[in-house]
Amino acid sequence: MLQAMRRLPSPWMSFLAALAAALVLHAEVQAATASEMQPIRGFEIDRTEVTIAQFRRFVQATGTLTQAERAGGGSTFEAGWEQRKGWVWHSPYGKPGADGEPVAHVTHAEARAFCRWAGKRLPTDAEWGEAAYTERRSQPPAGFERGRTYRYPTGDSPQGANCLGDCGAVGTVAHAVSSRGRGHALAGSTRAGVNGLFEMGGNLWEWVDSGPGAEQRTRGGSWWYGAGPMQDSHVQGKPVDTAVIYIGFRCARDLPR
Ligand SMILES: [Ca+2]
Repeated sequence: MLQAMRRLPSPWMSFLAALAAALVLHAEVQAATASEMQPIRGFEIDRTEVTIAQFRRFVQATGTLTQAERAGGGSTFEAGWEQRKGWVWHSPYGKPGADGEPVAHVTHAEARAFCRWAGKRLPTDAEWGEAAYTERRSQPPAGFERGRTYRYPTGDSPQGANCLGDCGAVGTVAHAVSSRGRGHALAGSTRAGVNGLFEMGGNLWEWVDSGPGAEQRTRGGSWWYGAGPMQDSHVQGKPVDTAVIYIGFRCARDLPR
């Protein structure tokens, strides 16, 4: 085979080299995309919250200017909603965030647009709940049991999540300075939970697609609150134009039938 290839005229060699490089690149892209998502049942979901680096690619490709940027900054809840100057998707606490931080200060429509651009969609409320609380892996690691539904996305206990007070110690980003809590942790940095997913409980609250309406649900609690809102039973809806420090999102897509 090699002898035969050596006898090929050089344009053919160039073509074969380019083809081989393209195949390797295709395989690498496929592997990277696959490893970012966890199959559940009929759909797969991002293993982590969408990051600043991922959102930057979307902004660069689409020219999106977010609502929080147009308004001069997103909000935190103090005595009431309070706008913070310069607190936007790339600078969550008013200073530039690292690539691996989860993206905040995005509205429901902006989250939906990102997922569509990425060839995905927001998970439905039911999908998010199944992925967060019911173990679907065929061979889950110790501590998780296939088919079992857990109280928290972290399992029986909220320990290991990034929440306020109830979840133990976790590392958060240094510039995450707020009037309350410890701020967010890097995406994928806390202990993996049900279905091997990261930060479904705590860290950023996550927009889901909860059907038509001026309010949409957020799921899984956040670093701003204790373990209560991390539970499936916690119902919380917010106006779709909410863009705040502790709400982010992740995407899902159908699995081929
Ligand atoms: Ca979360």
